[in-house]
Amino acid sequence: MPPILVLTGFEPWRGERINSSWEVARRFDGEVIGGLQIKSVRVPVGCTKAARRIIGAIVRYRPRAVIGLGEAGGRPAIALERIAINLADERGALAKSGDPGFTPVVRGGPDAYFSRLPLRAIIRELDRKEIPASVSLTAGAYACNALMYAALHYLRRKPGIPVGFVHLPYEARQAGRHRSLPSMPLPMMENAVRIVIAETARSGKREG
Ligand code: PCA
Repeated sequence: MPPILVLTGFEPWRGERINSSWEVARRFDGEVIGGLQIKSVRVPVGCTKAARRIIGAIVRYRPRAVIGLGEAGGRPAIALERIAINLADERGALAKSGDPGFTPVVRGGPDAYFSRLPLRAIIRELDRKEIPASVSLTAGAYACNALMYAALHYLRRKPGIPVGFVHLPYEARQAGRHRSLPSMPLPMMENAVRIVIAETARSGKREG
């Protein structure tokens, strides 16, 4: 059995029928890319729930790499998250009212961790394939950030394991509900994530 790459996507949220991140993640389940076998894991939406699920998946699958995907409705491009912060806005209060109900993702953990994905190489490849993408300096303070932070914290003593997070726009099917917001066709997001996985697998080999 090849070593595992855990690829997560979220359940639908905010009244959507699908979550673009799971629509993409689930398509890779079982595939082998760059010598790593993809295990797609569906994650519930919530800071604590998401953090628990990713740690459970790491314990269970002992992955060689971890890539989280999330839906960031309204963003126009693939967003490679650079940083995860130790803040959990469990009720999404900051987004709704500006009133932050913050707790740490991990009590006593450092303020932040940086992505361990090879962001430069990934952006270069995405540019070459003309897939709109950029590096993002905030994954927010909700479930996506919590998942990324929890994974990086749990694997903090295993620096050779690439860990990171990518936000995706709405999938084109969701655009009907959000006519004024950008969306991206599923095949394009799938191509983007294939590049993220391939470059990550390559960087893991360089390091490992
Ligand atoms: N996006 C949310 C949580 C679930 C999802 O797909 C976020 O950006 O935190």
